[in-house]
Amino acid sequence: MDSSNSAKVCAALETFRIELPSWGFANTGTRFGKFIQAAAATTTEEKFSDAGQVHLLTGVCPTVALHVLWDCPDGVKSTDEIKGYSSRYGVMPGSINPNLFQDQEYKYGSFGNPDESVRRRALRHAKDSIEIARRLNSRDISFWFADGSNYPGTANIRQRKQWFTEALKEAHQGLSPDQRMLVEYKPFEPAFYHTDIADWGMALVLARAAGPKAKVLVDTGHHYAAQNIEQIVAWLLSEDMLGGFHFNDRRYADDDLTMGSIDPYQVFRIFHEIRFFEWETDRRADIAYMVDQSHNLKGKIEAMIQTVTMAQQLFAKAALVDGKKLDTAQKNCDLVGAESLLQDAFATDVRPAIQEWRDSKGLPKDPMEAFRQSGYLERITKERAAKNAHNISSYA
Ligand SMILES: [Mn+2]
Repeated sequence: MDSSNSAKVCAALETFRIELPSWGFANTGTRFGKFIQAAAATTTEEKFSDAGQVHLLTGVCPTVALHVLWDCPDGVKSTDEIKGYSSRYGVMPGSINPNLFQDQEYKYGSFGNPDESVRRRALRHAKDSIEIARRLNSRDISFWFADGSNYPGTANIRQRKQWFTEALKEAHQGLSPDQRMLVEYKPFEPAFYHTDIADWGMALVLARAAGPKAKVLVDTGHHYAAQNIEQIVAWLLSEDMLGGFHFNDRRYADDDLTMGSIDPYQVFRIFHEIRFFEWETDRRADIAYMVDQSHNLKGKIEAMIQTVTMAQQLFAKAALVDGKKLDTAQKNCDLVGAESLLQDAFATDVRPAIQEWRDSKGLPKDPMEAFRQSGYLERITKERAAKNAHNISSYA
């Protein structure tokens, strides 16, 4: 790689941070069964410890996303404890994820529930989550709703849209000036007929209605297989409504596979749209990059290191596309020339430049190898094996 490409990679990596999900370190399963890993985190503290390891070795994961029900069981009272874990393990609390889908009350929905008392309860949880975020100095409160219905005619879709609008507006009023509300969408599952926030258009309409600090969150797994995600990204950028990402890969539906494991070119194209937007507008897009994966079979910490490494590679490759040349090729309708700029960047091996960058930061050149040699996994396997053997019922 020539030195100018190497410099581009290093400059890009300086700006790239990605948030880890606390739930990615705990035992999870499918609806058919749960396979226990002896080393999985069993407490919020252990999740911070594991996330801290990934950050220690990669240097680019300073925050960990928290799930209110699983990580803050005592609600706002949990925040002091979490601050302690944060300073002990060197990772800060990141986005706060309310849980509006697990309690029995939410069987028929949260913000869209026909029962007013359940809607009120959901709103109270949303406000508590905002307060938790405020106490933890977290900027983003990230809303995903399981609300929907399974059979035609069983839900008043327009009425529920209205309830969602009102509840999101009211939650938005509780945000501090520097906080943001992220609205995530998903086409189906757990609801199989209609989902209240099923796509980016619905999320955009609701975020606009909620208020100026509400943006859309794109979870890459939450699209139909043929959907052009990078076009959605380009439109949201153009509307100044792209708040963040949940990265994961999928072959069929919301499979939660490792980022870039199935279609790395897809992720590259997403990063390219962001880089091209930044080149054209000469400003940084304010986007929270987050991982949303819970690995069922892979070792959890290794899977996260692999994810972060892949994310850096694809981001670095996208940084190699020459914006000026691409702009010229597009204006001249030079189709092969324009497409080749993307293909050549994608084909470039950026790994040596990334290793150089890591070296310059005092980070291990190969974080995976460093993790395998650290002895951390052996230690936590011993410490946690007994606890995990008795801990097969909780998702968190
Ligand atoms: Mn997600």
